[in-house]
Amino acid sequence: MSNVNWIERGEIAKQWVLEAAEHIKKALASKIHVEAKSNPDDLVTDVDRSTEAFFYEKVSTHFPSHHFLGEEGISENVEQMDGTVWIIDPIDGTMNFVHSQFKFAISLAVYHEGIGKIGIIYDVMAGELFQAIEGQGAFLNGKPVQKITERPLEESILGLNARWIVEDRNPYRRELAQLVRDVRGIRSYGSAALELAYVASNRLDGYISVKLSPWDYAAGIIILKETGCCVTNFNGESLSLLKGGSVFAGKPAFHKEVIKRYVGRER
Ligand code: 2AM
Ligand code: CA
Repeated sequence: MSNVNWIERGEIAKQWVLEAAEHIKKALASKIHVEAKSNPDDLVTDVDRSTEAFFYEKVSTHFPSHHFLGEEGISENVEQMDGTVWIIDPIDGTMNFVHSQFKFAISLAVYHEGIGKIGIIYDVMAGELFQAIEGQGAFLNGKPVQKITERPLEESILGLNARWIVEDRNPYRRELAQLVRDVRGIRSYGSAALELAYVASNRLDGYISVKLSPWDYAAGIIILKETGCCVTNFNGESLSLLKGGSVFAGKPAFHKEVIKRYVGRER
């Protein structure tokens, strides 16, 4: 498998993402069936499910030996990252999809023996495609993403869902509240995948979530790495692709300072 051409495979994956996006846009013209999953803010629609099924069909037909992990339940009991694993969130930002029909993304990642090879995050309505292939840099619609530039923490903009500041189950509530006071501004776009892509492309200085799942950040990790950004849990440790948890992505100096001053120990 060492002679796999990941650039070529990235092109195939990109074509599938663009095709899936066309299905999603068409589906918006008719009534969408919405259900709540674990709680009222955790939504799934028939379009999430049919998009995941579309990817599963493509991957299992073209690459029968590969493994598949999707948000909406198509998972072949992926318990380790051996071999080639496709990790897909068919619609990241389902609440945006349902309520406002914009700012949602397809997130697709391919890992080989645990190493990120292809990461794609596609903002379906804006037509913005962020893509990285290991070692090749990160691109937005085919052009290198804007180079990241560091700013002092007080001049930084952080992506964060306001819910985490009032959520009792968040062990970092007080520290994050202080961070919110200290930075220049807070943004919440409602799609973790897009927010990670925005850090990688200099639109945000950092992004924090207290709880995400592997499909929310699998592609983001690969794109962030190509731009020199850091992404870890709140303890500064590498993220697991098999179980979720806290996520903090940032430009290197910003990441370092926030871990040191505000978080830094998983509780
Ligand atoms: P999703 O739309 O694919 O579920 C919203 O702040 C971000 O958090 C979205 O990227 C959303 O992904 C993600 N998220 C992950 N787990 C969630 C949960 N249990 N409830 C709501 N949003 C969740
Ligand atoms: Ca989703």
